[in-house]
Amino acid sequence: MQPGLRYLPGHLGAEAQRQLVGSLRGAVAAAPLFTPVMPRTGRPFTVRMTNLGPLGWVSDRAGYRYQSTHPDTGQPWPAIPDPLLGLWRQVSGYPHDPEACLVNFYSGGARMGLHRDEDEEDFSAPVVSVSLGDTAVFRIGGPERGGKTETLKLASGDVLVMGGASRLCYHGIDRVLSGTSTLLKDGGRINLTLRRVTKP
Ligand code: MD5
Ligand code: FE
Repeated sequence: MQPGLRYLPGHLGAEAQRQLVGSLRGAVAAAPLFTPVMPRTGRPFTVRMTNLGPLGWVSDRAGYRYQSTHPDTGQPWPAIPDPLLGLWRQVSGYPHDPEACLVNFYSGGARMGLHRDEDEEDFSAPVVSVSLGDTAVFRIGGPERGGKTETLKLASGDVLVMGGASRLCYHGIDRVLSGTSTLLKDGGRINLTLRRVTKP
């Protein structure tokens, strides 16, 4: 495993997972999932997204960026729920709260190609990822495109902390294994990533 990557399987119990899904339902009602498109080409992502917190990550023909409002509603993003702030304080080892929680929703055939998360200003903060619902096949490589990669299955309740060198490693989601969880009524997978965006 990459240095700085911490894998906490089953960190969230069933009740904590259900509570998070409940908070997300309210948040998604206020800040609906949108389909981002690739810069320049406008090719749609297969993952749908929304955000929580003061800043949210968006992608459109103009580029990738963080912004304080939802691209369709123009409203500020909903707040990050307290249990997620508590998780960040518990596992991040970073002395300031996150500014963004990107919510990725994967339905059956969705995937995410290999990429690095480099739109943030502060790489000294880790990215904390929470998986909910169906199990995903997560792929992680090194800091360079084209290097060796390995896979890790991420199940509901698993938490990954990408700090240190792993913060800038290539990673993606190869596929979601349908029917592996009953947490989400209509199946699929939710991934939450808590991020610090600006330098404190
Ligand atoms: C997901 N999301 O499951 C993944 C998990 C994203 C994204 O990749 O950008 O929304 S987050 C995994 C992650 C973040 C930062 C660094 C590393 C992995 N890493 O070096 O492995 O939807
Ligand atoms: Fe990423």
